Amino acid sequence: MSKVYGYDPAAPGMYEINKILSDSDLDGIVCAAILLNVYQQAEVYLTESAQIRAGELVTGIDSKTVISDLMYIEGCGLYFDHHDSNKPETESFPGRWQFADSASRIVYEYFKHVSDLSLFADYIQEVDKIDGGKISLADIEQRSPLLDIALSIDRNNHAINQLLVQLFSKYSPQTVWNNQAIKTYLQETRSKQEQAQSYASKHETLLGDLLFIDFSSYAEDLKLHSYLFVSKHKDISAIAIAKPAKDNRVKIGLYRNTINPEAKEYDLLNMAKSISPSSAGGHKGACGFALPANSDLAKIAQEMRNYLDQQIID
Ligand SMILES: [Mn+2]
Repeated sequence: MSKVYGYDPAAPGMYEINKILSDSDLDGIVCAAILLNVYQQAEVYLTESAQIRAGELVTGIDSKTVISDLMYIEGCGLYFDHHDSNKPETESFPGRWQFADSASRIVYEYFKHVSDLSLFADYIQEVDKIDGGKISLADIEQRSPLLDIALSIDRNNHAINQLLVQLFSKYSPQTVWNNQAIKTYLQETRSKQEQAQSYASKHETLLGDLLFIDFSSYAEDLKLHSYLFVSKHKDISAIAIAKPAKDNRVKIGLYRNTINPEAKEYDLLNMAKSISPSSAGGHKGACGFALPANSDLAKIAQEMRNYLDQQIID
């Protein structure tokens, strides 16, 4: 692995922690599970970067708090992450930041000699693949238990996400997948996803290698993973999904089609910024922007197409 940042406030595993604050996607949940395996008495809090930026959940952070898969907050006891955008400005912080496919990998490597993490050794590579966007079409067509869970995680479902942390801290993905409450949740989610897929087939527009799907009038608030829609359109380079958002706005999520090895590497963030400089955010390969709810989405889709036609890809 590449250059490592951060220091040890004590020998790994010897530093006292009573709070775990982690992201609420699969990587964040597995980080929290590994940390809970090490610090069994700690309380777990799951959030997301957007909430932290909005100032939520920040006040309780102290020297006994470990933060993972999120931005660095000064005053925490330990910090583990891998996002380029989260790299602490100071090199002198407790914990580790480094380039890696997942934050779970960094947490795992840090604690593997002080706690029995053999459970995680079996699947940490799959977490890397999922969080690093290295999933293939075959992976999606025959979802493993871990990928099935990953594609069904909803940041807003706190009860299920807390249960996932508890279960992952003790059991394999297969066993977690077989847990009755999780199984029921996965079945419900799968059926909602199938409904969304059939809705999409009636509300999608293919503009060359850009697939645009209009969910702006869709009643159900559902996490719409781009993976759910790309398998029907293997050759597309990018997908844009319109969804209703707060404050009478519509949000356009933009994703590169990472399962197409031939996909053009468009800079989607530049495109988002050109359309809505004030609301655009994210990375080149996954980002979004927001517009007033009454915007002409067909026109916006065409605007995106025109922008991509002008982008030069090496
Ligand atoms: Mn991550």
